[in-house]
Amino acid sequence: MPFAGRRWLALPDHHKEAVMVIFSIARFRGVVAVAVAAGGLHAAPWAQSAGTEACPRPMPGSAVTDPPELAKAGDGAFHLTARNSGTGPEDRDAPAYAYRFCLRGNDDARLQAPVLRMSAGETVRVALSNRLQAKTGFPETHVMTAPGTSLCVPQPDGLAGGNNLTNLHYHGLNIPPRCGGDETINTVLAAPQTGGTADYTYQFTIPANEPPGLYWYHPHMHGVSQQQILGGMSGIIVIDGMEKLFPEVGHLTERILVLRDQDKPNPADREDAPQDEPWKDVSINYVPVTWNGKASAAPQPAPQLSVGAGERQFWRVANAAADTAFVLKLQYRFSSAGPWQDQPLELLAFDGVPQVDDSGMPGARSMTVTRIVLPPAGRAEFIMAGPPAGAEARLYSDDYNRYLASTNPKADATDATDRQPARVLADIHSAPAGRQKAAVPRQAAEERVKRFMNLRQSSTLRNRSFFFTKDPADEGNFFLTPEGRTPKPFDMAAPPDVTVNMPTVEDWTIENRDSESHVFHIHQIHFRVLEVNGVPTDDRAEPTLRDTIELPACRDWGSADPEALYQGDPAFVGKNCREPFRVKLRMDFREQDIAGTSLFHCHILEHQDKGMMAKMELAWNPQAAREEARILREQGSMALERSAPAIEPGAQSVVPALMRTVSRLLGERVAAVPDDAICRTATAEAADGKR
Ligand SMILES: [Cu+2]
Repeated sequence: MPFAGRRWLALPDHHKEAVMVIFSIARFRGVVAVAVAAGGLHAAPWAQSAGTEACPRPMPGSAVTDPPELAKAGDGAFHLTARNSGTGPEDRDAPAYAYRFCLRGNDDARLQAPVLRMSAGETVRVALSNRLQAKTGFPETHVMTAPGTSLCVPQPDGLAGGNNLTNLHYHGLNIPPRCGGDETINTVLAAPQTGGTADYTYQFTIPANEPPGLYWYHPHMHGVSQQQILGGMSGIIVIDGMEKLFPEVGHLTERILVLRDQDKPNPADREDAPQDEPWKDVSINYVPVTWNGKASAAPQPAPQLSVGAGERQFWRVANAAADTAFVLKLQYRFSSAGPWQDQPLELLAFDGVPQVDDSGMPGARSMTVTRIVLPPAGRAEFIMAGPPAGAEARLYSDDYNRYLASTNPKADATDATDRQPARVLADIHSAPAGRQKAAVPRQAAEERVKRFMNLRQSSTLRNRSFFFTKDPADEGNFFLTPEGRTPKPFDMAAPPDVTVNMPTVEDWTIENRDSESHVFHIHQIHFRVLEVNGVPTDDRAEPTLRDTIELPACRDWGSADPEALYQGDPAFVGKNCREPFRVKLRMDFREQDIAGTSLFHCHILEHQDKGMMAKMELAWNPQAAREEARILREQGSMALERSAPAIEPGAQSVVPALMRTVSRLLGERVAAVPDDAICRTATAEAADGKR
């Protein structure tokens, strides 16, 4: 623990008494003062009027209000407009707060980052309009956007642009990675004067078996993802129906909380932040979480949340940060000198999928935790209880160290790189009595989760391995590489790194051989986490159905100097790591509705933009899947025969059992698919091309 023994500066308590706090911040044009009453929470929500600021944001100390919901327009579509601010010449030296990106519902500044509610089986249309202005003066610009890409069709001449190009990724939704759906490779919206198309309507069908839960949308414009998401360009998607799995939820107040990060106001602080300071500022529903750890900074109040005393609420929390992890805790203390105590959180869903066993049923007992690690893009949905009258409460994020502990010089407490220290995300106040609700008796679930069923009991034939590494100089390329190949940064125009013939189930081993943590995310599917560093997981004790998983740094960095090993040859990156952090994931490639060209990558977006991504072709090809299964099965049985003497008597029965499972796994699904499925896919693609 590199930070053991160090003490964070005490944070001021703003809610000890109902003290009126008045302050002003000169850097905000428009409203510069706001009143916060700890008891009443009547803070002005917006720092600037909609007329002067494309993406208005609340003042520090504001009440945390849920994001607005967007209703469908008369044409049946959700209408989103991409906007930004801080683009004028006078903004070149403006603080980072001036660099804002947002998605506005109906192009209304009051409907910034709206919640889109959808249902399983529904056909959804999202009309996106790109009104982004090109922005200069960013501290980091990694414009690696493939030249020659346009709306779904590679274009030989390319498109002019950089951080004014955009698109949308529907994170976690199990929808097609094809034109009009969750296609993020060739779908680029650009201003018409640059030869592009600024308006585009996505249309896709949510699978009938999509689990209820919390998803999110954000741009996936390679090379500028980090900038746009640091600027705040993200919003929530809710697939409704959580109460069918957890009936109590239907009786509780729901709160949607979106955590984001952003560049620090002072450009000099971004790369070399002073010791003890975070490398990024964060916010909760856009209310700034002002860093109060520095003695010289004028203390500013935390975001303000209000919950009835003892009231149970259903909180749905998304980490929409580009680069920042959160270690969430709900804490109470019962006297101003007393210790903060972690409170239980009943975890109902993670990454949009309810906590269910392999048969898709929620457990009889809720999964109770006191700490939730939420990597970038992770989502947690849980029931919390408001503090009893007289207690203080806060939503807290604990200290997070992305780097190796003792064996890595990067982990030195004096090194400020990527610091993510503990901070108070919100003060929580007991609302006056009257908001409390009667206890709800526990009821059985009405439904089960049908997608991702029986993953644990399915047998897989194909194993694949990938590893995370980077150029040890830490400034250049980041890599996500199939085992056995030489690392290279992602190239949008290159052929797929992996082809998966579906339907199938595969086991993927992901290794982190780097000195800092990385976050594995795969589009289109969810996976079961089978093992972490060789230790089997427990569905009843931890969230194992996910679309995003954090891999902490290499566990034994060895004594070799990585830069001396590397010397510019990517074949040597990661070779000094003697014990990678390793997860084994069971990938669900059984559903036809995810066929297309898709991506998997590190969801720390600085790393993604610098090349830590790979492309996969999800081919719906039952004949090839059957043939592949037959070959792998034969290889497997031959390998088993060769090693037969070592097998215990009776163990040979593994082979017929395996074959039965494979037949069941593949046979039933293949039988359910009409023979012309592939032709229809091709026809649909042809239709896409005409759109
Ligand atoms: Cu990474």
